[in-house]
Amino acid sequence: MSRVGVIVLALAAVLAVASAEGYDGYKIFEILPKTQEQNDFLYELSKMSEFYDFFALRRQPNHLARVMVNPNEEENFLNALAEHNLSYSIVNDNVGRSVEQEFQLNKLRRSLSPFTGKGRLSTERYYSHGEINNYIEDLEQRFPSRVSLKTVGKSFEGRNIKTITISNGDGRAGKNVIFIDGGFHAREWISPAAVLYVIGQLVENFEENAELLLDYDFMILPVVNPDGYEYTQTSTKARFWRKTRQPYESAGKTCYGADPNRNFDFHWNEEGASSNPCADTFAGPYGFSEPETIIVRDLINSLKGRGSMYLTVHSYGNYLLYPWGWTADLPDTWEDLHEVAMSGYNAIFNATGTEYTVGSSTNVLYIAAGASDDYAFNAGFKIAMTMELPGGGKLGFDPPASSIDTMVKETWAGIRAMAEKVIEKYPTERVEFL
Ligand code: 0X9
Ligand code: ZN
Repeated sequence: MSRVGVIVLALAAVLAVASAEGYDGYKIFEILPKTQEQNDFLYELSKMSEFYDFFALRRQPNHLARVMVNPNEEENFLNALAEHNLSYSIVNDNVGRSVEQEFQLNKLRRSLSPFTGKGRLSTERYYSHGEINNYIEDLEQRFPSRVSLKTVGKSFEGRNIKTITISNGDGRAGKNVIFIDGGFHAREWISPAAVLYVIGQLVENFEENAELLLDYDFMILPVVNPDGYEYTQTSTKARFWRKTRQPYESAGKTCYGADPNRNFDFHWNEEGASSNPCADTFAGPYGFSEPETIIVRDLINSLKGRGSMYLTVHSYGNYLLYPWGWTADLPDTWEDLHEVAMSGYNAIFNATGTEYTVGSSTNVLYIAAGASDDYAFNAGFKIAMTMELPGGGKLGFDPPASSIDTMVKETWAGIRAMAEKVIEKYPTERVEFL
């Protein structure tokens, strides 16, 4: 039987046996707030994170909001929507079942495309943190003159966090650097997948991309939050986990993790973050309370003077966001940020027709302080950008494995174009030795 045939048969079996668990009874709703009052009401709901998980909610009305609702709250939720004259549609009426099906399918994909720890990675499935580390270690073995790995620290649970630095192997030190990271938020699986594809292009497809590496190096950290990432990949009950995994006590109860993208000590916990350890946007007890954010901070600081672009890849919602995220004010150089973002926008639109929204985080999405992009920009990176890749699948965070390939390729088109623009705008100064 063909490979596709095997997948189709197995898919039918999975759909038949999948049982709901963990997110049993949870539903995902889509709502269109038409007034600022309606929007503000949804924003208030979003603070009740034990009941509501907003995957999409913007600062301004007239954009579709998406929220996953705890079944114990559903009745209150529907009543409150009615009170506020908000209509809704249900986009997923059994999240538990969808998660179960997704896990079964991933298991199948793993057995159909195993990774031996050597050679190329396919775009046919999502990889574990261990596999990702194996892959970049193997790249260092295979391309020692162009690739160097560094273990930059350990996650809270003790996983090795590694950067891969990619050059053209000419031995020239002091080139400007583009720093890219992925996997900040555990559930955003497409992010490490996209970052891995970038690594593959720069290393294994070097000839085609040599121009990018002539005067520039790339430093890449594929999974910032490996504890959270592994948690979402190994437990159906944790598919929507977002944060790190360090425990915190709150009113006699233990809650886990801080939102790594609220934990940077720059306007820390001022806006759009929570002081409640059980909330999804918990800023941490203080800035840089998490080993994972300390690692990113130190990398950013180590690139002072050479860091041209900091790009952090998240999902979902199709946004190219630039500073600031802590205030609605725009930075003095916002036109440069916009120009770079637009080069990404155009490249993606031309490649596939996919559209992104471009603008400052606070103005086009929502205010949220303590994020890595603002920190990097303040630390001197000329360009800092958060790229929110498109959603997909029944959960939003689960583009089916069959669409990973298309998504990471279009993302690469955008990243490549932004890198070209940055390299043109901020050339590495050539030191001539006479
Ligand atoms: O809220 C976030 O951390 C990011 N969105 S996500 O859905 N992936 O969680 C957006 C961060 C934008 N940047 C700043 N607010 N500085
Ligand atoms: Zn994110």
